[in-house]
Amino acid sequence: MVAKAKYIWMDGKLINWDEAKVHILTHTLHYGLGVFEGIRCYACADGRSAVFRLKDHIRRLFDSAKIVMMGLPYTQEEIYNATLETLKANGQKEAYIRPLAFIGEGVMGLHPQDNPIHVAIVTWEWGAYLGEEGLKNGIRVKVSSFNRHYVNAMMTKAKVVGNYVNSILAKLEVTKAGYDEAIMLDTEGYVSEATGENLFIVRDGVLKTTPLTSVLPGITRDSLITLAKDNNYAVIEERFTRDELYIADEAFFCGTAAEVTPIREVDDRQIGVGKPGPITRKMQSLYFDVVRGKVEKYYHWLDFVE
Ligand code: PPE
Repeated sequence: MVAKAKYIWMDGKLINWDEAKVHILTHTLHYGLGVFEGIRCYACADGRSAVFRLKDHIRRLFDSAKIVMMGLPYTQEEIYNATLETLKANGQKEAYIRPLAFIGEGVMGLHPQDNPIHVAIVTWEWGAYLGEEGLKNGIRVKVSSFNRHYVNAMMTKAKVVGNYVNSILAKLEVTKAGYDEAIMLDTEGYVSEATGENLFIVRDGVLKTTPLTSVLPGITRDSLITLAKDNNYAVIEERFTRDELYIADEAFFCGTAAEVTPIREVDDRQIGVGKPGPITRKMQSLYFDVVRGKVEKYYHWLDFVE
């Protein structure tokens, strides 16, 4: 259960958590066209809280909206300010932030015409997405029988509400089989991403991640590429196959919710020595240090909530 906060920002103002309701004819509820973001705010070493790469997330929200032709009735700056305002009003030191733009009631049918576009920002406390134990010791994953979206069927660079039915199907499939998370292959059979995470593998000290061709351009992925390069690791963005994943020395997922989660097993094959490897641990600790404001060099990624 999501623990209630005091307020939710909806259509320009803060309202009480319990009053943030929608009508059953909300267009997005029927047809899945809406866009959203997932952002995290962390308590920092100096007692303040900071939102990680807020501007980049808001920019991606607007990119998503542009791709699916949803004209958002706010500027990026207004959503930026509204996010900080919501966090302050809720007094949360750490929170997951969910901006959601959706199409409201008006006409039904597949042409939403002039139905109003609503925007909400919800903040709640959300711990380790794949469990504390997973964050520490790694998780067991399985390649799903569901492919990731074909690039001309769904818009893979957009964080569209309806895109996630694919993720949910994959997640249900593998969790029912006893695994923690699903990896999906693209329609050509190459590794793409997980249900809500990008993926890295490591072999002989070199990091490799899938190119952005058909995956969500993850902000965590982008941050980790920068952090890896700044720490003199080589990073390759290149397609790879599932067997290359099997023989990796290390593998890990990354995402705002999942942070940096080590993978210890794929399709019943142990990855490396079966526990988080040195580069995975290094990337994980670098990431947590950066988001918690311990590394001045990356302060430009933080927006302090004051
Ligand atoms: N791929 C997908 C499909 C995805 O949904 C996410 C984020 C990522 C990659 C990583 O993107 P980024 O967060 O910018 O590094 N998934 C969000 C949704 C999680 C949820 O269950 O809801 C998230 O991590 O917030």
